[in-house]
Order: sequence, then structure tokens, then C-alpha cells
Amino acid sequence: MPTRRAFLTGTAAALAARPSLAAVSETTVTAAPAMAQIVPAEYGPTEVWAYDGAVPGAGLRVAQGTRIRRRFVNRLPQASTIHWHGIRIDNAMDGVAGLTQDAVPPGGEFLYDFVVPDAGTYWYHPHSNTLEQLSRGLTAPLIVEEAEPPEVDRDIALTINDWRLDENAQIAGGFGNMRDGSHAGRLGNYLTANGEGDPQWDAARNERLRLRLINAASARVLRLSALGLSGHVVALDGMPLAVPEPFADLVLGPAQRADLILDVTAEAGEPAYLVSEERDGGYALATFNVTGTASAVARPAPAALPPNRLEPLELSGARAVDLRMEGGAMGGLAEARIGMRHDGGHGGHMGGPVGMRELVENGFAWALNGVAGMPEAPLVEAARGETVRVKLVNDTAWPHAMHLHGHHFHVVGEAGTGPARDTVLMDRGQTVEIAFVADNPGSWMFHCHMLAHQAAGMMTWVRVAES
Ligand SMILES: [Cu+2]
Repeated sequence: MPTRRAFLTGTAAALAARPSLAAVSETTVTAAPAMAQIVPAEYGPTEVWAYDGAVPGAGLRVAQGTRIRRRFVNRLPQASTIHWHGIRIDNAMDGVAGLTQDAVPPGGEFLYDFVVPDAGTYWYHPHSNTLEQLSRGLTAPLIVEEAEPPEVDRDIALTINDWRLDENAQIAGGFGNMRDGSHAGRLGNYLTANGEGDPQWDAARNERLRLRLINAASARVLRLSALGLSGHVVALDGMPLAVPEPFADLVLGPAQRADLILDVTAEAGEPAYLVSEERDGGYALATFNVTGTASAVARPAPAALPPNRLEPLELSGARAVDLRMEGGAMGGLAEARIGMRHDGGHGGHMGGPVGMRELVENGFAWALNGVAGMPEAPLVEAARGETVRVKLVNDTAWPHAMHLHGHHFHVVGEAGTGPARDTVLMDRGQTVEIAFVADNPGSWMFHCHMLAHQAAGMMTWVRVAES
């Protein structure tokens, strides 16, 4: 029998561990048109849509377990929401217009109130007319710090955006055109990291950097390498790798993140680069000008980051479902049923299958399990805590970056299960099996994060029961 004193002490400890209702102050995040100097100054500023006036938005950096209360203020000319990408969040706070909340109209507000359970690199963006709103600049990092972070000299988040600019350095229109929608998505023609074409830092030899890379492009797959920097990948999509992997060439699909711990190996006077390998050459996404020496000796390889607490997978007896991905240019999709058009709505009555011409006339190019757009019924209805396996068959001629909300999943392969992720990049023709513990109740979108594909129908949802 605990004494009263022990009980009180225990209660105080429990209260201290849980964020208190009163102690959490509310902040605002405002989405509004703004001017941003993302191209060299001689071309003048670009009119963007921005969180709190900057592209990317300044974002958030909080401790693991923090309760966040942010009042979203919409000063855009159209309705919007915020999706907190990769956060295992309460369903009502997931920000999917039409599925988890009504879109916030121009001039409206919505209070997002949630706890961040996992440390790692996350981000936020609209989930309402996502293709246009994200392409106009609405992105920001959400960094959740470990209780005991690894020792580094600098911790830099790099939000990478891919802009489609016209000759006046203004954002090109034509969102949702069928050419983008049925091919590789809205690829841009100008890459920025943290809103700059060529961001630079001073650095010293043997300095240790943590780079948190966020691919916030609406369609571009980044192929990353480094010169004068050497180290390890320690986390993907926020989740720590059990064993850090040497960083060589890293492919980062839209919405994916990677945490790197890199040491500066360049000598003083030499630059060091993080490079995006593009068709016409390498682009420096970050340049480190090496001016001195931080330490005489190189450091040992970094240890694994402390793990986040994910329920272990129990594959035997898991619920198995198939997801057949069809359509797009050169896809040979003959017919599909038409679901709901917008980001997240569901429940509308669907008619019978229609041919490709009618699909395209309605803005659709892709189908998941024979439905273009959001289907009436979820892909799977899981009991809470049930393990779900989804076999994704990419029967199209294009890569896709499939993102599941509210959960992290593992790719299940012959070599075992991969690290926890929230977005998987699939090659054309590839079959990938994923598995996750459906432990977060609610209705969760599962869609391609190449946003022109999503807009053209590549979306579905899963439902996790309350109990
Ligand atoms: Cu896609």
C-alpha cells in the first residue's frame, strides 16, 4: 500500500511528465501572400504564399512530447488547412480538408492542438488544394528534438523546394493541368534550400553537422550526394535507423526526409557541398566554405539516435490487402469508377466505371483499386492495434511516393522489414509490401505525394476503429 506521501510524489511526477493544459501557450501561424527573394536579387522578388511571411516558414523546433497549440489564421484567397506531416497525431488535428476537418475559409481560423510523440524531422503544409498551395510556397519544418540529442557542432534543417517560375521569376500557373497530372507531376525549374538558390555557411574541417533534409517539392525526386562532407544517415522520415548507414547517394522522394550526421572533410580553403544530381549536372543545395579546423582528428562514427516508441510488428496473422495502382500516361487504364475529387472528402455515392476519356474530362488520370479519387469505402477497416499489410502494385509507367497519414510503416522485403517510414518511393512497375500497426484511431489518407498525381485521383484512405 503506497503511503500518501509516495502517492502524491508519484502524482506530481505523472503530472510533470504530461503537458499541462494551462501551461501551454498558444501561438499563431498565418498563411498569406508575401514577396520573397528566392532568385538572385537582380531578378527581383517572387510573389509567393507563405507561412508567417517566409518561404519556407520559420517552422517549429520543440522537445519530444511537447504539446503544440497553434492557431492557424488563413489570409489566403482560398480555403486551407495544415497537415503536420509524419506526426502520429490525433485524427481531428491531421488537417485533411473534407476528411478530418472542414477547410478553413479565407479569413477563418482553426486551433491545432496536439502532442508530438516522436523525435525527428517533420514538416507541415496545406492539405486543401495541396498542389497549388504547396507549389506556391506553403511549407515549413517541424523539428522535434530528442531528450538526449547526438553531439554535433551544428544542427541545420534544409527545406528543399522546387519552383516552377516564369521568365519574370513569378510562379507559373496551370496547376492541375493534365500533362503534369498524367506524367511526372509538376516538376519545377528552380531549386531552393531554405528559400535560397545557393545557401552558404562557414564551416571548419572536422566540424560535425547534423543536416535535416526535407524534400518539400511537389514532384521532384532528389538524388543527393556530398563533396567534402562524409558521414551517415541516422534517420529517415523522422524515425531513427537502428544502425546508421554510410551516406553515399541518397534518393529522397517528395515528402521524404533524412537526417544526416556529416563531418567536414574538406581542407581549409576548399568548399564542401550537399549536391542534388540533376539531369544537366549537380546543383549545390548547401555550400560550406571551410575556413579553419575544428579539431585535429576525425571523430568516430555517430551512434544510433534514441529510438521512438513504435508498436512492434506482428506479421503472422496480419490483415493483408492489395492496392493496385493504375493509370497515367502510357498506363493503358481502360476504365475506373469516379470517387471524390477534393483532397480528402469521401462518402459520396460513386457510379459505375467510366472510360479514360471521361476520367480525363473530370480531371482524373490515375486509379487505386479501380477508383479515381477518394473511394466511398476505405481501403481497409482495421481494428485498433491490428497489424495491416498492404501490397502496393505499381502497374503504371511512373514512380510514385505513397504517404500514409497518422502512422509509420515498414517495407517488408525478402531481407526482412525496413525502417519505419511515412512515405515510400516506388519505381514504375515495382511491387512493394508495407506493414504497420494500426494503432491510431480515425480516418487516414493514403495517397501519392506527387501532388499532381494526388489531384488527378491517386488517393485512398484507411480507417482504424476506436477499439
Ligand atoms: Cu504518383
